[in-house]
Amino acid sequence: MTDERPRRYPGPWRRALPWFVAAVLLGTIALPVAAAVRAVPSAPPVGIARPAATSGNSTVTVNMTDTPRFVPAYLAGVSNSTLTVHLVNVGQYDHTFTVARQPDITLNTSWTPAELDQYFAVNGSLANVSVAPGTSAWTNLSLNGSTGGDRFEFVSLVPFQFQAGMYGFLNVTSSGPGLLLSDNATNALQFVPNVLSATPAHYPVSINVLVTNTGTFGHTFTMAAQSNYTLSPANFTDYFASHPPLISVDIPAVAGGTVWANFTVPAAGVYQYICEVPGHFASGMTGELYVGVAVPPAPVPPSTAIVETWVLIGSGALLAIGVLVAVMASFTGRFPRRPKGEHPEHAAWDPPAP
Ligand SMILES: [Cu+2]
Repeated sequence: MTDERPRRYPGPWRRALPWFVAAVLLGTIALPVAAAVRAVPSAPPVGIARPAATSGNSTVTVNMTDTPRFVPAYLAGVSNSTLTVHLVNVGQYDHTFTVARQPDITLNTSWTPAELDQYFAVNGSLANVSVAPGTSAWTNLSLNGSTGGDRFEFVSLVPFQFQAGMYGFLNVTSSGPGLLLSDNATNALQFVPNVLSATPAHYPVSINVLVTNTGTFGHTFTMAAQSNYTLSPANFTDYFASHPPLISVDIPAVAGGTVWANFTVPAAGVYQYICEVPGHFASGMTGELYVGVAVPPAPVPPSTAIVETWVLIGSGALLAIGVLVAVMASFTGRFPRRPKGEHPEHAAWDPPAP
């Protein structure tokens, strides 16, 4: 069978078609490569210790709202210094900032206002300031050595504000000069950062880690007492029973809740810390504190950009377009449109007459 139609030289679009298909298919490779190059992750952060100021004072602003709340509700103080608290009443009601004198107690929110007043009448307060609506006040809290490692609750004594949630906690570092660090606990069951570094001038050294909850789950910050020992999720409970941790503190189960982990490190080494809440360590909630030991350079993890949704969808769409165009081109090239009725040799293709 011979085709007697004159063979046409392919038009510019037909000649460009293979190149277009090749370009689209190459794009399916180029897109994830470009995404991976753009999104090369950086090395994970390392927390670096700084020396606690021996005589430095610090200032913090606390807003008093009609919710009623203290914002922030967790304050961090350094012992042997003065913490100046700037109290701003942003609400329409009176509020007080009244700090319990007794350390490490938690007042009972089911007390009546009279019972709360009675508690402060008997036990006294470190500060008691009343702030009228729309005004502000200042108060100085002297955190001398005797407050080291302690936690003090503060409340509003205006009736029913404490009971409705207007309270907070002041956490103080251990007494004596030491090294300060900060770390965060997340709902992803991670410590961020999970590498801490301290370079003390002498041993033993007092180390104070301010741990902030960026999520809402309860956690602990628990540090192994032996250096260069690797805990495992299967054995840490038994291990801590026979080797008490350097420190174990509960991290408040509220966003923004803070606690100081204050402990003394006897000698240089790498100390592992974990969260003791069941399942959290197994999920990766662990970190390492390098004391007097250089932190090894962290390997940069490979980019995971290739599995980002937009890359997958984009590459898939390009691949589909390329395949579709190639298939259409091959079919139109192999089966050109049938001319109108003038070729009886094609009659066999006609559907049977009804
Ligand atoms: Cu945890």
